This record gives sequence, structure tokens and C-alpha cells, in this order.
Amino acid sequence: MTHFNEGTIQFEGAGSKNPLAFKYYQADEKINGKTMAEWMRFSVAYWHTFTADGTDPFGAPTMVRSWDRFSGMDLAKARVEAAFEFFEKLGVPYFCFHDVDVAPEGSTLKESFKNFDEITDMIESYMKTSDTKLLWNTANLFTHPRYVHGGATTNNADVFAYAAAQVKKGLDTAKRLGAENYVFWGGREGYETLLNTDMKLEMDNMARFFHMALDYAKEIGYSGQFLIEPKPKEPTKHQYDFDVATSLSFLQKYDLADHFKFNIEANHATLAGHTFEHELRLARINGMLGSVDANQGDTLLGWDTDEFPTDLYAATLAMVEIFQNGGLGSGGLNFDAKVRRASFAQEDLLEAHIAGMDSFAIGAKVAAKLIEDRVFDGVIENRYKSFTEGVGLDIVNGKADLKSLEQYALSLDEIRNESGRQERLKGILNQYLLETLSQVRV
Ligand code: XUL
Ligand code: CO
Repeated sequence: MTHFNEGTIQFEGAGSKNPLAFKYYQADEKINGKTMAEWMRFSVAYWHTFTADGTDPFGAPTMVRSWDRFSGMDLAKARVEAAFEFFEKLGVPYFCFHDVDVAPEGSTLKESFKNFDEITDMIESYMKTSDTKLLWNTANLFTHPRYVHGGATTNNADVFAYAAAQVKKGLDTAKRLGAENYVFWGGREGYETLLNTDMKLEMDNMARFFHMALDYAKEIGYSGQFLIEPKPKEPTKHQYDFDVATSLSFLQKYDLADHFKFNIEANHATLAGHTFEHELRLARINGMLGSVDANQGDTLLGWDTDEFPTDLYAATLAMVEIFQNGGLGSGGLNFDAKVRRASFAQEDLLEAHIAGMDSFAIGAKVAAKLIEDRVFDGVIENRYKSFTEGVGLDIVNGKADLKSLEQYALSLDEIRNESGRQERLKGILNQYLLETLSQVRV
């Protein structure tokens, strides 16, 4: 059965009025020495695209998909069929899933595993003839009521064991399907009130959980990259993986930093009070930028809206970080994004992904030009030039101490600072954006 009537999505160029065509994303177009496809490694998030139904806290489902005529395992199978059709239409190289997205949970863990294995068999056989690979999979340790107090950070050791079993199965599946990464997003790993919380035990247990996962991956020979996905809040009030800085210190404290990188989500960054590019930069300069959940939030709303990324400014600055990182390695740009509740038509799924891919394609073009012309590098180099000579160089080389610096400071007649020129730089960024857009217009 066919789920999407539309043909394969083609590149038609910036002048195209066809909503089902790429205007800027051309998989084999070279930018900065590699193709767009190689740099961006786009991925479809199974949960938003094939399982979401438009439910929100105030309203019933709005999205009735072609696969919804089935139920149970038949529904799960129809979704796999629809998913691979979708991947092919879009020409997207990767997808991602949680265990419970692809197969229904049974009434026992054994039954859940049986369902999951059966669907994994099906996914595996589709992957044999598909160009789409698995960017990452993960275990959902947050939806089921058993995880009400957390998964790895629960007060209930039976729940910890159950979560561990789900991750073990997830790693077996990652190995089987060749997942290039394995993700941990700490959905319920946080707390609501300290009045009932042993914070130290919870954090120690979370580290124990990660060590067990690493040990098991080693044991079975699974060599995908482990990723932590920071988020500051929602569903818990305070999440332990708050942001990159917090998670990095956690990983360092528990001797895990060498084995993990970060999966940075744009909307999680803004919820943490950071920009997307702040989180990417912090991960990058620590050698920890692994992958990206490409979406965007709404500055007027304080929750995780997971919108498709269409902000060209943010996409440009994100691509600057990704280029400076030499790419994302085994990571990619995963659209952890959902169409709005009112965008309930099935083709909205394709159009939303096209908008996201085109936005990052523009971002990549602008970023490549900014890097080629050393727009920011040049300014930054010049701004810190005092650390390349004299007393600054001594500080950087560890040749200065408080005494030598006091002597130097006492000898100064006046201190002169120079303007940071922020507004000029923002103007230049706009010029690059507009110039790039005018060049691609046909
Ligand atoms: C939740 C979120 C998750 C993770 C995977 O905010 O981003 O979907 O990406 O569990
Ligand atoms: Co995410």
C-alpha cells in the first residue's frame, strides 16, 4: 500500500513554487569541500512523524494518518512501511527512534521484547534495500507510569532494573541495525522536590547506569557513539542533564567524559536560557559535539514546542559551529520536530521536512561563505591579539604570576579598550545572508 501520493521530492531551485520540491537543498551540491548530504546527514524522528497524532493537553488527536486504519502490531508494521516510503521520497539518509515508537509495549517485558524484536526484523529487512540508515535509537524511560519517579534515577530498584533491561535491548538493537550512535535523553531523570529526594544517590545511580551501558556495549562489540542529550526542564522541574556545562561536569566527575558526546537540541538550549549556538560552541570547544536535534522553540512560549527549524539566522550560526567542528562525525541533523496540531494533512509531514532541509541548506551556504572570508575568525583573532604578545603571551604560556602581573600593572599609565563592534558584525551577518540568498535565486 502507498501512504504518500507525492513522487520523490526533487530539487527545483529557489524560484520554484512547488511546495513539494527543494528550493535550496541539493544533496550532491558541494559546499566547503563536501556535499550538502555529507555535511548535514539529515534524519527523520520516528516519534514525531509516524506516531504523533496532534493530541495536546486540551484537545483530542487531529491527525488521522493512512496507517491509522490498523491497530496493535499491524499498526506498527504499517508505520514501518510508511516510514521507509517517506524516507525514500525525501531522500533522507537517516532516521531515529525510541523502542516504544516502533513497537507497542506488551503486558510483560518479555512480550514487549517480542514485539520489538519482530519490528526490528522488519526494519532490518527494509534497511537492506533502503539507502536510509539508523542515526540513533534510544530507550523510552519516561512515558510508562512505571517511570513516574524516574528510570536510572528512580527510588525504586525494580524500576532501575527494568530501565536497564530496556537499554540492554536497545544496545542489542543498535548493534543489529548498525545505529551510528546511541542516545540517552534523561526524560524523567530529575526531581520535582528535594523534600523527598536523595539527590546524591540519584546522580550516583545515573552514573552507574551509564557505566553499565558502556560495559555492555563493549561486551557485545557495539562501537556506536554514546550521546547525552541535555535539557533543563520538562517533564521534570529540574533535569540532571540541564545543559552542556552541567552534563559535562557530571560526565567528568563520574569518569564518563571519554565515552560520551552531546546531542544538542536547539529548543532544549533555549529552554536552558542559552542560544542554540552557545550549546554547540561549548560542546565543540570541548571536543564533545556529537549530533544535533534540529528544531526550534517559540520565544513567547516556555515549553518545548519542537517546531521544524526555519530560522535562517539560527541555522547559519549552527552551521558555522558544525563546519568549525569539521562536521558531525557519526552524528547528523535529526528533525526532532513536529508539525503543528493544526497542520494535520499527511503531506504537511513532507513539507515540514523540506522547509527544515532548505533552511539548513541556506544556513550552510551562508556559513561556508562567512568561514571562507574569515569574517568572524578575523575579528576574533584581532580582538584577542593582546594575548599573542608581551604580557598576554606570558599569561597564556604560564610565565606570569600575580607578582609579575602586579609589577606590570603598576607600570601602566592608562588602559585602553576597543569597541566590540557587535552591531557592525550583526549587519555584516545580514549582508552575507541576503547576498547568499540573492545569488541562489533563479
Ligand atoms: C525530548 C527529546 C527526546 C529525545 C530522545 O525533549 O528531545 O525526543 O530527543 O529521547
Ligand atoms: Co531531542
